[in-house]
Amino acid sequence: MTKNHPHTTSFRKHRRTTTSRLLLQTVITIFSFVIPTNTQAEDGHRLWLRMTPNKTQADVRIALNTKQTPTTNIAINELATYYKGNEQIQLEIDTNAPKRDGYRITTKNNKITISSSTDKGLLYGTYALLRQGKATTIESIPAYDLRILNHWDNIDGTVERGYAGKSIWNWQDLPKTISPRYKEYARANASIGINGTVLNNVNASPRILSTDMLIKIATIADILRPYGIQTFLSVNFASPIILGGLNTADPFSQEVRQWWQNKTNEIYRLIPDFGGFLVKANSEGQPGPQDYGRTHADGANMLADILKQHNGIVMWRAFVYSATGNDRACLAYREFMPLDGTFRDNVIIQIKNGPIDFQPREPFSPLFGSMQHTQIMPELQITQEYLGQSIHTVFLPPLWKECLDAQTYAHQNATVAKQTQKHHTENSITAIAGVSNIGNDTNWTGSHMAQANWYAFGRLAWDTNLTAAEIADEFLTQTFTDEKKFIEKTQSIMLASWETAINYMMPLGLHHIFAFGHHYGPEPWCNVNGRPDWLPKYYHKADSVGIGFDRTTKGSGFTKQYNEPLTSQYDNIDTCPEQMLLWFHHTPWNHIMHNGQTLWDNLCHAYNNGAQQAQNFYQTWSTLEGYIDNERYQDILQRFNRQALDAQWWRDACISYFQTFSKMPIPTDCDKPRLTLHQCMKFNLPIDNYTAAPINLLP
Ligand code: GCW
Repeated sequence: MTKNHPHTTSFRKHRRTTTSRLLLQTVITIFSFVIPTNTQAEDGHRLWLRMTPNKTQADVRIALNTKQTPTTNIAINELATYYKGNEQIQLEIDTNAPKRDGYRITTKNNKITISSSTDKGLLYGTYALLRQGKATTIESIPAYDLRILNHWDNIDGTVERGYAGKSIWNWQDLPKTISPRYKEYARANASIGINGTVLNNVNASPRILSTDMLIKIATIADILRPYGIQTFLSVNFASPIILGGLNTADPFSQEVRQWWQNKTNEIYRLIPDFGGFLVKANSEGQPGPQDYGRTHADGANMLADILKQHNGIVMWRAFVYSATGNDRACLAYREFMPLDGTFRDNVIIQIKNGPIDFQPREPFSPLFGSMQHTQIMPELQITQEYLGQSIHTVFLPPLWKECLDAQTYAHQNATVAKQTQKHHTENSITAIAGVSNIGNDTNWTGSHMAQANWYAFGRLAWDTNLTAAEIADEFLTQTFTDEKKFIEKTQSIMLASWETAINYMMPLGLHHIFAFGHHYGPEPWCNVNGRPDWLPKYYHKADSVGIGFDRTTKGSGFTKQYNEPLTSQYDNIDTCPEQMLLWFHHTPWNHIMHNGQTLWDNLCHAYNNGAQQAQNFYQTWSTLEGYIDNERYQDILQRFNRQALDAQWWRDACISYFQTFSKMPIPTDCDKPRLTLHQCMKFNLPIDNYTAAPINLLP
């Protein structure tokens, strides 16, 4: 394992320590409860893979019923190195065993058998056995065929919405110099069932398809392959022009098709098991088939026909919102629904969980309940672009599960999970994508706690029935310690963390009121010149009457995109779930909520509770000193401190700003804002410049 990478998190931590400490005393009671049991230095690089090697590998007897492959070799090596039991282990390829990378583990007479119909399945069975430490009989088949990470990594080493240093792909050193990280990355992913990765940003540079880049990419693909991970690329639809020198990228042009055909053949010569393309087209300025009067289906099918010859697929994103229309939430459906049923069976439409954009909470995208004749896949965001980035602890499975478990009413029992796990044809594959939070920070994800979201994505993609509590428990036990008190307390923080962040950022269905550009702090007043649908006021619509976006049948009509009874339920202010009230209704400040309070009072209480809860996280964590190594303990402590302060900032900024419209008093049982609106507006809380915050403004 490499230990010292140049971009460590600690330099950021230390830069903030002094100021943070000063602030700490004003907001948080410090607990001095110390149990010095574990003081070993620890940089978090080993993630959840902390099994200690056996004393001698000869202790473990392993048999294989088939010919060795690079993948079975990894499985054997992992078992020989880490399995601690006395049993003999048989790895068995068996055509009657679970298909699609699934595995079965059985035990009999001191012999454990891991069987699967593929060598990849044996590897997954191996990691399952090691995770459990002992053999219990299980059979497991992944919920999705393709469980894929999307890296938003640029060729220049930067990462769009990356908060863990630079890209892990060292393009300038490849193909000659191979970072040990690539193999570590492959192993970590395989251990949680991830079997695909898109190496580059959906805002794709055409240069990714240049021959010299493809040679580098092939080197990475070779390292990932034995771990069962297929390589994919994001492509720029205008590549035939920019890279190929053609004067069009029209998907109906013969020379354009030929260009893609040649390029695809070149890719498969270098990477025979290449997975396919991910495409962001006609979205946020990216080129696409509409530039030539063609549809998304025309563009996707052109690429799909070419990839089909090599068993490749196209993941075509539904994240589109042209600058026209009065409600951004309506737009993806309008572009994609008319195309339902016209895509090839190796095209999968990749749909973000919410109709707008990875907001703290959104209803599920109505496309999940409406595209009945097209293979569709969820896109989840692991990197916490809109949820405190690598500073705030926000454990994401509750968010993801709220979407996956949502009933779409397409027919009986048609949850988002079910809708996306359906094979539309014999050949089509099911998939789920997670936008990666991985970078070259020593601990991979910037914050130690954010590793939990990477882990959780893999585990949920494999088994959508796992609960958030089970995943947290697995992660904490493997990554930190199995001490009961530590697990209980940390798990309780993790499970409460998403709702807490919603409360201090955007309760009751508020969304997209972030500071312009960085998406970290609050800026509901933002007044910069820009596309209206990039600005907070477009979304909160606060005025003297109330707050919230009217998306009902009488408003933007967005609710009509859902199946009944959802349309009626969301349309009616009394039956609309209050957690999404302001997402669907422009609601009067004095509207009486289910608990008898006015909307205004409820909003204030939500912000206040969120801020208090964030302080509780800090306090709870500070009782856990000594349960784990000091290095990770302190790093996490600093971040909980910052999270508590940010939560106050959010509360003060939003309540003070919205009060200028409601003109109602802050309820007396809420804490008084520490900052005035004027003070909040002077500084918009960016993540990387926190020390420049007007600290002296805090009482
Ligand atoms: O969430 C938004 C981000 C953009 C991103 C875009 C997308 C890759 O702010 O940075 O671009 O979504 O998903 O395409």
